[in-house]
Amino acid sequence: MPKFPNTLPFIALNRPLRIESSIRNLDVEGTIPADVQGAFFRAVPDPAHPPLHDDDITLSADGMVSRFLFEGGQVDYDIKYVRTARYEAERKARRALYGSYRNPYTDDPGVRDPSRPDLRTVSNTTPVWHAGRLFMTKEDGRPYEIDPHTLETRGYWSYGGKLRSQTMTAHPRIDPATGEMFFFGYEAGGLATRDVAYCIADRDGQLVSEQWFQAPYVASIHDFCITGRWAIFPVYPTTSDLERMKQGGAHWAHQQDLESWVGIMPRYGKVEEMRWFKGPKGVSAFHMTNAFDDGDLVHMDACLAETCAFPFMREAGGIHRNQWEIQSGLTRWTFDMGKPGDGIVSSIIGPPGDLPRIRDADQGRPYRHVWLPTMNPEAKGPPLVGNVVGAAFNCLLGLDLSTGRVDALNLDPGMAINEPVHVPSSKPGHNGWLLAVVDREAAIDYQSELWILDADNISAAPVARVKVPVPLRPQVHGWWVSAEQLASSK
Ligand code: V55
Ligand code: FE
Repeated sequence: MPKFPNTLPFIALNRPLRIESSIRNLDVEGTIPADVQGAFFRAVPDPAHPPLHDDDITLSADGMVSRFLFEGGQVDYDIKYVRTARYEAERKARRALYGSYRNPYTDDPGVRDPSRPDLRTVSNTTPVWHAGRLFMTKEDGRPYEIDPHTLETRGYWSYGGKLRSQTMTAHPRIDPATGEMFFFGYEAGGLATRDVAYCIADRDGQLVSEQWFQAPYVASIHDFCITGRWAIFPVYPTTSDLERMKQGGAHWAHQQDLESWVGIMPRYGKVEEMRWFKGPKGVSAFHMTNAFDDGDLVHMDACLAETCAFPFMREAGGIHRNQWEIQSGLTRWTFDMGKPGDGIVSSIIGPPGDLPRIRDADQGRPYRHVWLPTMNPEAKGPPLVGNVVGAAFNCLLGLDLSTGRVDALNLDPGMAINEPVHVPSSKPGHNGWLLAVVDREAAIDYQSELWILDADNISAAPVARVKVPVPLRPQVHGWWVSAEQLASSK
C-alpha cells in the first residue's frame, strides 16, 4: 500500500482522515437560537486512497457529505463518502485508479475513458438543495443525489435522462421568489470543448430548459449570476488544452495575457441573444457574491484577483507569484444593457476575501450584506496549513455595502475558519445567524467546533459553540436546509 505524499494537499489540516462517523447529542456551550432548526450540509474532500500520482491536489479528493442536524436545541453530526462510480471502483480495487485532476489520460488503463470525463467526478464541491432533493456537485460532472436523512448516495443525477450536458456547476443560483434553479455546465460536450449548457429547473425540480452556447475559449467557469432579468456568465482566462492533457499535463493553465469576458443574456431568453463584454487581461474570480438590475444597468460583484488564486493553475501557465502578494478585492463590474458596446465599468466595493455568503432572499436582487472569510493582514502568527491554497482563512468579515461598514472576527493565531452558511431570523430587522466550522491547532492534532454567530455582530462572542469530538478536514462549500425543507424531502 503506497503512503500519502508529504505535500501540502496531504499534511496539517489537509491530512487525510477517511472517517465516516455518526455522533448524536454533541456538547453545546451557549444556547442554540430557536431559528436554527434544520441541517447544515457540508462538502468535504478527503482522499480515500493515496493518489495514483504524487503531485495530486486537494480538488481531486473524494467527496464526503457531512451534516450538522439541529433538532430542538440538540445537534447531531454525520459524515459519509459520496458513493460515486469512481469511489466504488477504487474501494473495490483498494487503491487509486484515477489519476491527475481532471485529466483522464493519466488514469489507469483499466478505467481510462476520455470520452466520459464526467464519470470520474468526485462530487466534492457543494451540497445543493433544490425542490426537495439534496445533491453533491462538482463542475466536472453531473451531481450525485444524496438521501438527506441517511446521507446514502441514491445515484448519478440526470433529470430523468433529460440533461444532455455532461457537467453541472457547483454554483447554481436559486431565485427565492420563483423557486427556479438556474445553472450551467461548461465542457458540456466533453473534455476541452467550448460548449456551455445553460439550464433551468422549475420549482418542482423538472428540467424545463437546456440551451448550449460556445464560450470564447475553453475556460474554468466556476460560478455565475442571475438577476431578475439576466443570466451572467463570467469567463476568466484559465484555459484548457486537449494536447496538453494527452501529454499528461494539467487540465488548467492560467493565461495572464488573455482577455476576460462576460456573457449576458435574458435569463428566460435564447442563447443567441447573448452579448459579450470584454474585461481586463489575466484577472480571475472563483466566486461572485451576487448580481442585480438597476434599470438598464447590471451590477455583478465578484471576489476578483489580478491573477488566478490557485497556485497549480498559475504555475501550469508559467506564472510564479507568492500567494500573499496577489492583489484582490470585492469588485463590482457594471454593464449597460441599454447601450451598444462591450465596455465594463469596474469599481472596488470591498476588501479581499473569498467564499462569500449572502442571504438566500437577496439572490439576484439589490442587496446590502455579505459575509466572507479572508486573511487578516495583521494576524500575529502564520495561518494554519490547510485548504486548497495551503493557507486556511483566519478571519471572517461582515460587510454592509450601503454604509461601507466592515465588521471583523479575527481569530487567534493557530485558528482557521471555513465558509459559513446563513440562517434567516424570525425577528424583523435582524439579519440572522452564521454557522461556520472553526479549527484550532491543539497539543497533538487539530480540534474543531461549529460556531453560531449573530450575523449583525460577528465580532462578538459566538452565541453557541458546538464541540466536535472527531477531527475534521477543511470544507469546500456548505448549504443550509431548514427543518421545513427537510420535512418536504422527496
Ligand atoms: C473549485 C473547487 C473545486 C474544483 C474547482 O473553489 C474549483 C473552487 C473542490 O473542487 O474542482
Ligand atoms: Fe466554489
